[in-house]
Amino acid sequence: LIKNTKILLISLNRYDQPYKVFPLGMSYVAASLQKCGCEVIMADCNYDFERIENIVVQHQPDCIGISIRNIDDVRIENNTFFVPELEHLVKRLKAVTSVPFVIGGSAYSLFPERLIEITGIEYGITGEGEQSFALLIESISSGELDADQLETIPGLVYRKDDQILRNPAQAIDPGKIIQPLRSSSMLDFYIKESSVVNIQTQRGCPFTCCYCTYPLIEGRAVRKRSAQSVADEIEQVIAAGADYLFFVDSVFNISNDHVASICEEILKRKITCQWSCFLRPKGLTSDLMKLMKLAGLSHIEFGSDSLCDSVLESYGKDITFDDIYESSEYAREHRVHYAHFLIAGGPGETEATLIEGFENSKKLRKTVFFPFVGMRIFPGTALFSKAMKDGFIKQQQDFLDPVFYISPLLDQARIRKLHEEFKAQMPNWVIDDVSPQMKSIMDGLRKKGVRGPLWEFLAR
Ligand code: B12
Repeated sequence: LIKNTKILLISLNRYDQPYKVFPLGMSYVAASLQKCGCEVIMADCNYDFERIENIVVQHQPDCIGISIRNIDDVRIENNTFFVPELEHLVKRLKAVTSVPFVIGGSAYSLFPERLIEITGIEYGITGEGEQSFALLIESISSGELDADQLETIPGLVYRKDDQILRNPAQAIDPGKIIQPLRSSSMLDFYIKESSVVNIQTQRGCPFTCCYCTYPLIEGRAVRKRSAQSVADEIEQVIAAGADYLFFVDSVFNISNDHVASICEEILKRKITCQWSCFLRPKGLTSDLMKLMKLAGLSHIEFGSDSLCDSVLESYGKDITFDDIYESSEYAREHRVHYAHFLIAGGPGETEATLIEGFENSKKLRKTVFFPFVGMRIFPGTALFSKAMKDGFIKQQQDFLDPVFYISPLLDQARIRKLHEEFKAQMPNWVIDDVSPQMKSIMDGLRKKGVRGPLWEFLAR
């Protein structure tokens, strides 16, 4: 039934900080729908934005899927909010077609009912889109759109009478995750734009950081792809011209065995490329770091969050500054660039803990610190429950509009002042957006073939 159904998938994301990101979520969904026999067309607002109505009119799809990655940039100062862009796109599309729309993506999973309400879109899918989108298309094309049928589709959000209902999402078995569909023109665009191609090696995050949305998007159950399948995908993107990868897993080193198996496969196949990943600063060893370096690791983004033990504990992280120090030393020993991402002002933060963290930062050599101010409060997180219990937020508030938690023992201006003082002593504390001059230097470096996020240059 689903065969010959024509589906137009649209990736809305046009944000260019820190660089334009290949729409990996959409390309996974596209691959899965194509495998089920659908005819799939992918449009990307990074280059199709102006002519999006023409694409609809030209292809006359039976259904339109919209992928939304970001709600906002999660910054307390000069926050960039992407929801109006979504509303605007939907209006433009609805003016030229009356086919059903389906929305999904990481940003969608965070505010499923609200985004259906605001946009008037017919269906949403939370969590992984591959299987549920195919099931929905099957129901749509068979005409079986009654609530009984819709109730069986994992993660589906739909209307019944005046209500918006949501089914629980279901994690996909890793063996059923097929290679994403990357057209060569899409790859060419992103290789030229940013030089970075993204690869996912596993889904799910088991950790308990109090503010984090990753378990809401991907679930807590960790599902690892085989090293063979990851290496096949790496070989494909390298054959298409890529030479720098980003492993987008929430935390790449959930399991050292998984990391080692991927690195060993890269080395066995003599693949030459460089890559970045998010690492948790705990449980690493010098041997594993050495293996990762040999397999092409060039930049590590450590999700450290704080450099002070009491704050790490109240953020729900089972790591200490000693773990952070040890992990950093392995990176330094093996000459891998590394940066620490910090969140200042979450639960338990005080002026004294910020200063303690700053003093500790001096012990970490050859690194860059990115301290973000305040914790964005997302419904469904432990932080949300705490903030509600403490009376910091109210039930009737709209959390789509960013609300940031700041420890009652501090305020935003004081944190900013302290960060400025830290920066004056330690230039590797990067507290502001990249300046236009620095951005043009970085673009110049990319043109000269320097690869990666290039934040190692920000400390100079
Ligand atoms: C890796 C990552 C990065 C890397 C990306 C590197 C790269 N080259 O790709 C870096 C560090 C650069 C980065 C930057 C940013 N990121 Co980021 N990032 C992630 C992370 C960890 C994974 C994203 C990913 O690739 N997932 C893998 C793909 C396959 O999954 P997916 O896109 O979710 O797709 C699946 C489903 O969502 C669904 N789906 C997707 N599309 C569709 C469409 C339809 C129709 C359907 C039905 C289903 C569907 O099916 C897909 C397959 O199962 C997520 C958190 C997370 N765990 O999801 C944050 C996340 C996406 N990032 C986020 C943000 C905010 C940002 C920044 C704005 C931060 C900043 N201030 O700079 C920038 C924006 C970058 C940009 N230009 O857009 C937020 C977005 C939500 C929000 N709060 O607004 C997230 C969710 C983290 C968070 N804080 O909550 N990020």
